[in-house]
Amino acid sequence: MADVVLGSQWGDEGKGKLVDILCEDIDVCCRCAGGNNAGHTIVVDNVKYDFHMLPSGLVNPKCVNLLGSGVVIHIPSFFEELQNLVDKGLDATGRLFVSSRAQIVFDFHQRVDKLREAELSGKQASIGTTGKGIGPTYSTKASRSGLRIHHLVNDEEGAWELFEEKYRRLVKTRLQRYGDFEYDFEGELQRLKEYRETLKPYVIDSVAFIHKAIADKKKVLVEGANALMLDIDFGTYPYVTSSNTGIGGVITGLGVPPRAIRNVYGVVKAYTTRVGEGPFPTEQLNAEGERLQSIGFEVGVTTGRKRRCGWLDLVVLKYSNSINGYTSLNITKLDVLDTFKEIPVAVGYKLNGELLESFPADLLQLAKVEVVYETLPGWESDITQIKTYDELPENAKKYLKFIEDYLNVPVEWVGTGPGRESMLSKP
Ligand code: 2SA
Ligand code: GDP
Ligand code: MG
Repeated sequence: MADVVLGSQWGDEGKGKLVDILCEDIDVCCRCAGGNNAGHTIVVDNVKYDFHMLPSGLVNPKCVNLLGSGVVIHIPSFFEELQNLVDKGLDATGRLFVSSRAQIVFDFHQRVDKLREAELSGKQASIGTTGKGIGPTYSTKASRSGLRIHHLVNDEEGAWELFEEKYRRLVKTRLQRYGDFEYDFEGELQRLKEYRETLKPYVIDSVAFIHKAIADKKKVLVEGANALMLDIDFGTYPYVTSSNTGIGGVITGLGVPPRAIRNVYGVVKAYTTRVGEGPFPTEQLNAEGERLQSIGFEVGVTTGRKRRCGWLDLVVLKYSNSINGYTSLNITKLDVLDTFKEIPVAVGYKLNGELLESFPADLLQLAKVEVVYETLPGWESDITQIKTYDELPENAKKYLKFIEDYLNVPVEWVGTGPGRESMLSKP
């Protein structure tokens, strides 16, 4: 069976840390969607590991890691990230695999990502993408002109020539769309040719691999990337990423049947953050927001952008839970609220004076909603040194209980600091 860790808000909830902790007892850790836009940080024994595309299970020496077919892979970044981890002492030999069906992110996808953002900024607001070529790659995938890893590493006669032909055809369509932008296409082709042999040992048929792992009763953990509110279908479209970041993306991005999934762990930051543009009803564009940003060190791992900050939004979480069906929650960064005297929490949205049933699809409506808050008392004490759930201050417990009761989902873990040791299990 597979357990799944999913982001419940707009990302950066601290999924990487939970995955790292769970991986102590996991055989296979998989990514199923996104690419090197999914930055996360794991701190072990004061060593900070930055991940962007590779599964967090690499930190555990016994864990085998897979980039599934739904992931998009920029090959130079794959090797660069791996090298950075190896330089910090991780040994990935024989325990990192890439699906042959995964799509390739080309350098020109990244160029097009930035060109598209520049184009949008003149008319409507740009999306605020990470510039990693994620949207353009999923676009070429959907238009059936993309190239996959198996196209590159294929040894059949004429395979490379076919790859070149498809690559040139794809480039031509991009030039037609975005004008004759300056770009060394032939140089990229040459570099990709050189990567063929280096990449080969990592490439597997991931469908057969994961099927066997589940049949052999291996413990599989799926590491969600980004989060439900950035989902291409259920997020705040068009201010979303280009993959299914919710539970649907696990099924399509790994090729596992729904019945293979057991637990779905929702990771919930004790407040809310968002990177990039797009609506954010509980955002605090004031001193409180700045306090959350600075106490929580809310800075993007991939782009270094400051994350926007605001209060916990239970309307978002209820919607997110209705799609992903969390079996339990990990509330993270509770310690960031340690110094707040009062903590508002969003419990409803009103539109034209009426309470809404669910999170609105339309951004014009969303822009008009009035957020209904309930204010809970803070605990005003340092919880970072606490070792058990029971020792938490009463008001911190009440805050957690409020979330549980509203969502009707149990809290299983509570994060009280960035390190592996700062995670309380709820009895
Ligand atoms: P993209 O690049 O096409 O996926 O961007 C589309 C939107 O999705 C948001 N997005 C993210 N939001 C939060 N965290 C992400 N990962 C990095 C991190 C981000 C960073 O961990 O900090 O370093 O800036 C991530 N990736 C994509 C993005 O901001 C756009 O709103
Ligand atoms: P992810 O994308 O969901 O994996 O999250 P990120 O790693 O991008 O962002 C979460 C940040 O919060 C990282 O810097 C973590 O080290 C840090 N973090 C995770 N859990 C906690 C916690 O409980 N308390 C504090 N203070 N920091 C945490
Ligand atoms: Mg992140």
